[in-house]
Amino acid sequence: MSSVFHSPALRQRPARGRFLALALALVCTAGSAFAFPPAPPFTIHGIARDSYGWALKATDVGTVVIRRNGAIIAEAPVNETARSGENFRALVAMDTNPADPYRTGAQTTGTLFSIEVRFPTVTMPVASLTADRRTVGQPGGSLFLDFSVGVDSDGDGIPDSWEWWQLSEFGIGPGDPRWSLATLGRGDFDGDGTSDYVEYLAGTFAFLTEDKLGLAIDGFAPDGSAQLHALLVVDKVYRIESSLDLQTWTTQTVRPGAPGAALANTFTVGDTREVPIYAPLSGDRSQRFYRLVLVR
Ligand SMILES: [Ca+2]
Ligand SMILES: [Ca+2]
Repeated sequence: MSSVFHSPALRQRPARGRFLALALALVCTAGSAFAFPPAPPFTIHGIARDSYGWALKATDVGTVVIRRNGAIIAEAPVNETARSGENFRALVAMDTNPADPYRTGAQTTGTLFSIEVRFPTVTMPVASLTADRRTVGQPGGSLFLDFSVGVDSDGDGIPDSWEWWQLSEFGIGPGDPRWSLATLGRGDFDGDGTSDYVEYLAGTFAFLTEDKLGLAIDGFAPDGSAQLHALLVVDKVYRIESSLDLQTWTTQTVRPGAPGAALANTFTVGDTREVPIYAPLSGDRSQRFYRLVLVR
């Protein structure tokens, strides 16, 4: 119903919009008098990653499966193209009357759930989850989850496979006292200001100070745009936000890569490299702040 009220045609004709709102409200009231209505679904959405931190893509052919006591209560295919900032969206059927659910499998608020990702030949457990709860919320509500598949033996939020890979890359191996899952994960190993966990998410190396999630301002480009640059990692998705006061941040439309590139709200790169980013300026040019946001 809400899509009716948000259509451009109705926005130009408010009088008819009001009429429709009244009519629909009457319909809803009449319906509730005859039957207990099912509750709107609860949405579980977010970013499912592989065990090295990269967001899964539709080409990985994964399905996020949500279970309660072993039974599947919702599932959703991984698809990074449907919405910005997420690659799965599962709807959990809800019911406000647990004594008489309107359909088998409908859940009530507070239901504990578990997650796994099913691939064509294997089903992977979830290694880490950046949410403070794993319970279904109110009907119509939503929960954003950012998780990785794999095993996280030390519980620091980073899968074992990434930690062992980073140590190996750094030349640490069996026999070295640092050959341990305790070496990485809860701090900032290289002291570059980007925590190990963020380096994991950003796809940067946790032991290289020049390798981190960051943004530099170079000055003004010849066309008057602000010229920035950042180390961008293959297949990660970014956006730039700007602020006049460090309090309110808004997405800044930018030209990534070249002054003549198409304007974009989010951007990615095909190979890891330093990339210039051009932010068109308008109005007051005296002071503006920028930040780089890792979308997924
Ligand atoms: Ca770990
Ligand atoms: Ca670091």
